[in-house]
Amino acid sequence: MKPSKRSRRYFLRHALTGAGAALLAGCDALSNSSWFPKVLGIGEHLSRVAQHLVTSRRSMAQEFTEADLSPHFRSNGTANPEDSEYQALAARGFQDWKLRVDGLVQAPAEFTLAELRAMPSRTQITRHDCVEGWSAIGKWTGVQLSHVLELVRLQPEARYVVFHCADPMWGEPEKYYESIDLEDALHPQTILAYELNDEILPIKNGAPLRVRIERQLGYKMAKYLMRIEAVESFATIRGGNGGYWEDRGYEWYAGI
Ligand SMILES: Nc1nc2c(c(=O)[nH]1)N[C@H]1C(S)=C(S)[C@@H](COP(=O)(O)O)O[C@H]1N2
Ligand SMILES: [Mo]
Repeated sequence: MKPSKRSRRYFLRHALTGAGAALLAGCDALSNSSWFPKVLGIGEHLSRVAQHLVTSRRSMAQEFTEADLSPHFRSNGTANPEDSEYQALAARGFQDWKLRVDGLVQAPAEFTLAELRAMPSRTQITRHDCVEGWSAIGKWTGVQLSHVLELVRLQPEARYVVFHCADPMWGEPEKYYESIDLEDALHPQTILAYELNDEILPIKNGAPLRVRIERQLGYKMAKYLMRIEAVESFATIRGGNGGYWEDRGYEWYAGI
């Protein structure tokens, strides 16, 4: 992505400036002193730790086979949004539903279900873990979030994506929402799913579209998506903690 390339270049330029300064100070003097190799050693250790963090965040979640599928993929949280706009959309089979993608993007857009279905798709059989103590294995089909984000072109300042949902929570005016960083947003297994177990995504599981973020816990995987917003910080959104449950004390990072 452009922003990270730019910051890497910035980092390199400054690192080289440092090396240049060391050269000016005299290489011999530096390499003969006893502290210099030690400092290098610490740097090496730190970069190994950083490397490990990066590779583990980039690793794939386990995928399963058809034989592992749970007989029934249960519903949790909202099973049918109590929202008149959503109910009207559902009554017409989501023909008029559109996903809005905006915020820090160069080309804000709206996508119909048909448009999303026409994009390249990915199917994955994965295990869903809910903090309430249940798991289920399901087969999900959808479009990679990275594909959609490429279409709208993230601005360099964008650091998170926020998912805005249709369902109000227990009669409260506020609706479910969640957020993830770009590492998770651009991960190949992060998809906007419109099918579960080879069938149209049922309302109980988030129709017409829900996100799958396979290395994260269940509550991150927003159902009933209406809008995806790219932001620099989620501090100013709602309770400021990046999600409906996070505003009530859950961890923002719910991944492995
Ligand atoms: N919009 C919305 N998304 C949501 C929820 C919700 O209540 N509303 N519940 C979350 C929780 S806690 C879990 S475990 C999963 C449940 O997904 P499922 O209904 O497909 O089992 O959705 C998550 N996403
Ligand atoms: Mo959950």
